Amino acid sequence: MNDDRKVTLYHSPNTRSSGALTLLEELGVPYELHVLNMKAGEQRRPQYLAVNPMGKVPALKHGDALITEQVAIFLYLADLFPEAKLAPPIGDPLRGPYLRWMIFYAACFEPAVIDGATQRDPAPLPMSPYGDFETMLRTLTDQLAKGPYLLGERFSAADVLWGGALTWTTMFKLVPELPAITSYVQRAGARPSVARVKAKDAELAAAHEAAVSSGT
Ligand SMILES: N[C@@H](CCC(=O)N[C@@H](CS)C(=O)NCC(=O)O)C(=O)O
Repeated sequence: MNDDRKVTLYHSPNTRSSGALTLLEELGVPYELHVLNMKAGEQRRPQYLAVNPMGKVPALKHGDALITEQVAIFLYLADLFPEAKLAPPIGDPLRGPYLRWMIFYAACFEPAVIDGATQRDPAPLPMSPYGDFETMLRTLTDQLAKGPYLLGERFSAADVLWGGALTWTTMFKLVPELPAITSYVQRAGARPSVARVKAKDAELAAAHEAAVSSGT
């Protein structure tokens, strides 16, 4: 691998950056991990705000470029390492559907889930970015039911994103455990990259908890 593809991921365990970490594992590329202890509030300290003024993870550095926003990081990484074949390239008939489901995650699914979790009514239908929750969910589950992956037979970075997101949103009862969702979650969750990140996150979370308890 050329050194000019070396990336640094800013990560905190069991957060949205766990998805980006899973993608790096799935790509099988070397990376540097910069871990933030959110229990100690490190994401809001000046050192990190100088990297990402939003104080959020994930963030990715590649050379002088800063990439924030989970979906942007997914798109960026999957294109940076085309040999892993996790992103249909420009010109591939699946490129459009791939971009559709990536952006649907950030533009429709997350706002709908957050509105639901905080018991906020959606904006009026024509203004709401996701319409209403039921339509958003049915659109997604109709696609998942075609399976086995979002792009049919082809596993892609979109499945790394959605597999992780549907795992935690069903776990917290923010999304119903419909058959199309649970079988997809099982399929996506069976990948070795997911187990590796789960183990790493458990180790980091325990260390963060201990550091906060001991005041170090
Ligand atoms: N729109 C951002 C959201 C990122 C986000 O909210 N991350 C949470 C962790 S899951 C975070 O960093 N929270 C820390 C804070 O706001 O203090 C993305 O998609 O990457």
